[in-house]
Amino acid sequence: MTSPVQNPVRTERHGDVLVIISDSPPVNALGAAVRGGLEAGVKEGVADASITAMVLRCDGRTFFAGADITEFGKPMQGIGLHEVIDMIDASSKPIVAAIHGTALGGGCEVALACQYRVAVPSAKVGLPEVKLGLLPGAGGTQRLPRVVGVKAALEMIALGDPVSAKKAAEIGLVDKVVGEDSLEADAIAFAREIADKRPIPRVRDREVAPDPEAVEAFRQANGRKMRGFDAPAACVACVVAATEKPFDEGLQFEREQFMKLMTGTQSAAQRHIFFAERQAAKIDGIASDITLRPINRVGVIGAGTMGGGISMNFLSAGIAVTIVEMQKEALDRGTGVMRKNYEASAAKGRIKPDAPEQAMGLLKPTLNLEDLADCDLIIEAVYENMEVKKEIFGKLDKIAKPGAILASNTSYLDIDEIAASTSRPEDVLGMHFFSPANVMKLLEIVRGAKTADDVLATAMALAKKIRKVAVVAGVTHGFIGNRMLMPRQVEANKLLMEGATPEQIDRVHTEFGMPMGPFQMSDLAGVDIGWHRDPNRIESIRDALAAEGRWGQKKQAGYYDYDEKRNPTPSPRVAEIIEDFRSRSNMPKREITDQEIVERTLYPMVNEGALILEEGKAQRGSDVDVVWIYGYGWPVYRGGPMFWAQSEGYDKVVAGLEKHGFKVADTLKAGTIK
Ligand code: 3H9
Repeated sequence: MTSPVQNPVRTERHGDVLVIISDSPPVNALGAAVRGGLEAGVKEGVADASITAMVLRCDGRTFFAGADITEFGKPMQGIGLHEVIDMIDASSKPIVAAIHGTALGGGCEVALACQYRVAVPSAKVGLPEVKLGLLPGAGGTQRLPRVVGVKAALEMIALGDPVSAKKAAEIGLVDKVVGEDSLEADAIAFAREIADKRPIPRVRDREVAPDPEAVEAFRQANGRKMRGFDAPAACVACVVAATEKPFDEGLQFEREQFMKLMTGTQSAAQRHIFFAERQAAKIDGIASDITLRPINRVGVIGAGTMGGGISMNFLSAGIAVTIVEMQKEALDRGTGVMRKNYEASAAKGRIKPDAPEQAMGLLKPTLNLEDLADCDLIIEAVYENMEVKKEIFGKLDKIAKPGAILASNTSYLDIDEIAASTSRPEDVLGMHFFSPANVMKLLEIVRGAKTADDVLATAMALAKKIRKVAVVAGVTHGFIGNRMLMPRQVEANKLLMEGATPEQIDRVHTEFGMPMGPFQMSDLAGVDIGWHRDPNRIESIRDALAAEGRWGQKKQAGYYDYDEKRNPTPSPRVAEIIEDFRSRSNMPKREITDQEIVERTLYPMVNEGALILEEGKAQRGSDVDVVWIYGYGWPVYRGGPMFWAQSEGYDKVVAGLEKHGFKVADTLKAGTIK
């Protein structure tokens, strides 16, 4: 990020206290100019005999949010962060970090090098580097354990979750929580209190005892979460080093580990996703300051799993919802499930005890479609049938107030055809939530041929408000995510016929890092979904399974057999069905390698992604990656399918596809995917 401010750090004198202030929007990242400014500020304070202590704070929305990630991988400009931190650490006069917003990564490390820390109540402090495939590389892994102990340090460093100011005070990470609106004055007063205290406390002088039990307990509790990722293990190793090595040796160890991660593919992938997620929010060709339509009440049609989940997103964000069903029983069932979900979250301490009442208090259940007349946005979430949807949109056209946005939650169908059933296609778009809709982060926002710019921009802004990651998709069967799923499923089925087993195909996918493979996914979603429901018409292995009632997990039988706890085992019956199909179609059975499964199930997804981009149905390759990371659990350390293809090498992917007779997208062949 090139800082728009030439000299982003200034100093102000308050009697014998020097306040050093960084003002580098948007997040005071510690880029070259800020580092240079900090160096000058600290030098000024140290050199001036009239100064007894310093306060370090930031203007704008936050304390330093970390190193400037855009500088990574480029030659270092000016003074390095380590040197600035060493200077702060070695200061002959105490420096008080005055924290508001989020002191993250390098920002937290700067604060840890200061001799004292104060924070406002709303502040958060954390070391999220692990989420970028890194570890705190400016002393954080060596200082934090010395301040908060091994257990708390592991949680903050190897999981990357920030702590509140209150918690930070409890664990000794901040010395004092000060007034929300009086940070500078309180920090200066605090600086005066401690100015003459000697010796000046320095974190590097502290010791932290080894705690192998805490390390083991952490590994046990979080092993699954960390599976496949390189960074968390390196974080743990560094925290252990803090307990075993002298400070400077620990720093050296941290630096080596940091560099290893920094130059690896995982961090490149995770940093790609950090920026991809933010880029996805930007709509090409629409000004970012376009006037948005106000959304104060949302209507949801359908109180099933999807409609209920969708409603919860808005209720949790404090937006009123009118939910409509046809039958009272279904309406009561739907709202009952929502209440239960909220209560379960409250019982687990994930939300405040009064949050369920607050959320449910914003919900208006009704059996009357006319009650949607005062809604600013109406989302239809009924089953996938074009005729039904067209009928509903025709009715909505008459009921909805002028300017209301009309959205369909369809996961496949043509939004333009749905929009054409209204007299206001410019107000219509797709809002494709992923199940469970109250949990999954992804939202595909489908831009119809006639969708108005402000309608699209409003939906994107609303997505941010309900904490979704939204991606703009064009009208195409299955939009971005499900369209890419289709070639994968087709090939997975063919591979079964040729000799692979569901277990082998799924294993290749889970070893790749996916949460589940194609057949595990079918069993979870329901083998009967989209089935023609004629038990005598058996044209595929799937038909045969469905005809036998092997509908997946819900029936304890699908591509796998399941016990009562839904643990899967390979099914001899499924093996028989596959064998039967194979022999009837005279298909010879052969050994299928894991590599062939990759080439025939994952490469075609990349190919489909490239076609989607060529057709302009996604704005950019990184948007496709965001869809797969947040909607389908593509391993974030592989950066999404398009990033992965690039890191594999387009040539390799093209050769793999051609070997198996696929028609390869032109841009993939040419290596010009945008
Ligand atoms: C690190 O510190 C390594 C050190 O340990 C060792 C070094 C040797 N750099 O998220 P937003 C941009 S690693 C550059 O939309 P919010 C962001 O791209 C770093 N740019 O705002 C966006 O740009 P644009 C550890 C950054 O209010 C704009 O700022 N730190 C950085 O929703 C606004 O961001 C982290 O991992 C950065 N560090 O959230 C923290 N951070 O407008 C990463 C942000 O052009 N940052 N930008 O799209 C965050 O988590 C959030 O940005 C934050 C604000 C919570 C701070």
